[in-house]
Amino acid sequence: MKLEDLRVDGTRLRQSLEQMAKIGATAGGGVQRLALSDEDREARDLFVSWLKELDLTVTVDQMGNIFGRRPGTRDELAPITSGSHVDSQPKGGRFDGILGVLSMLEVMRTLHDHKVQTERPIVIVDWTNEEGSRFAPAMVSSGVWAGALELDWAYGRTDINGKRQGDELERIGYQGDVPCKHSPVHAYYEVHIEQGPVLEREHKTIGAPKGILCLHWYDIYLEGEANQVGPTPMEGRHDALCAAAEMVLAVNELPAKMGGNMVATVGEIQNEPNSRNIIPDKVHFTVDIRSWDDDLALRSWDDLKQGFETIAKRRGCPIRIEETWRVQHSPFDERLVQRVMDNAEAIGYPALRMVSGAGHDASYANQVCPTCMIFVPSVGGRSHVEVEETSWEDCEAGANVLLHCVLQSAAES
Ligand code: HGY
Ligand code: MN
Ligand code: MN
Repeated sequence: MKLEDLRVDGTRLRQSLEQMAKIGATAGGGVQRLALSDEDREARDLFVSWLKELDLTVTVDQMGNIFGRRPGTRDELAPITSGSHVDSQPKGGRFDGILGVLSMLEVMRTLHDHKVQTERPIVIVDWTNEEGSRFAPAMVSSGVWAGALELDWAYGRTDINGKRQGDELERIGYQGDVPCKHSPVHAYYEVHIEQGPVLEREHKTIGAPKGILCLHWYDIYLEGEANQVGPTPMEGRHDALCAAAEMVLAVNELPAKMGGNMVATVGEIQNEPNSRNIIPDKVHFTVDIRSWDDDLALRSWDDLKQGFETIAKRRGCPIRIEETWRVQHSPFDERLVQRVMDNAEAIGYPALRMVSGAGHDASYANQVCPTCMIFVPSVGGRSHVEVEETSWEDCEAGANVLLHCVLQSAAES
């Protein structure tokens, strides 16, 4: 068979996705595989067993990133790497992340079946804790790998129960001793669901993002004064939850106020003591700001921070602000983006150039090697929800485009 006629096995890809979806399956039809949970370990063990079936050389680095390497005829050359993440959001979907990992696994299986030899070695990767939901920030392990985040800082990040990321890595048996440090990569591709409405609305099968927005994460801590809700007059209260409520609305109003192409969201909040007859005295909430324009995002944060200080002062609720994490916007390698478009067209998939509003490990890969992504549609534009859905045909299409992008990059001297 001519290489250009090679196609993946869509049924096998579907079977692998369905098998993975059983791990951490939720009653609502989604998955919960929080980073470094027992479900994450179970999924990792299954993934590693699949890598070994293909005689890949499996390595695990200090952040638990799992790599499977297929040798090339010119094995000394820098590899073509592709993958994504196995961890999910709480009540997440059956495609976010895992589709990218299993699409590359399907590519590896297809090359194995057809005994295809490539010049360059080929590497599949599962990045630890892409979601950043249990341990903030997101994409932390590709961030350490790319040299943008410190290993010890990442190890020290704690979840809501005070568990350390490093300890949990060790607990599940995936704290490898291979240094978490990037080596040369000739090209990095990542297949992912779009997690938005554009491809479906435009009736396109393949998306070729020009890059990913910047992501800025902040943590806000407010102190109030707890008291019995009955006898305490409204006048003179220091109600931390009311202060937070004003701030949450200020976040929601920020994009309109700053007039730029930006999104701003409060997704997580904890309120203490969280009893209906006690005035709240401790609140923590998160702020997520994203834009293609990093400066706009920074200017917006400065404006928001001033507003927070004013509210905190007026309500007598001292505020502590953590500027937790920032990753700049990531413009992908235009040559690779065009390759995605060309391969989609060659195979007969309608394709569209776009931007990614969701963060991905490709943000950090892009800092150290030529990088791009291959998107497939999200039904109803929904993601990070149990009803997250992508058609099996579109999953297969993404894997086919990945197959030919990988083959073409692997043939480059
Ligand atoms: O936040 C994101 O966009 C990704 O899911 N980590
Ligand atoms: Mn993802
Ligand atoms: Mn996600």
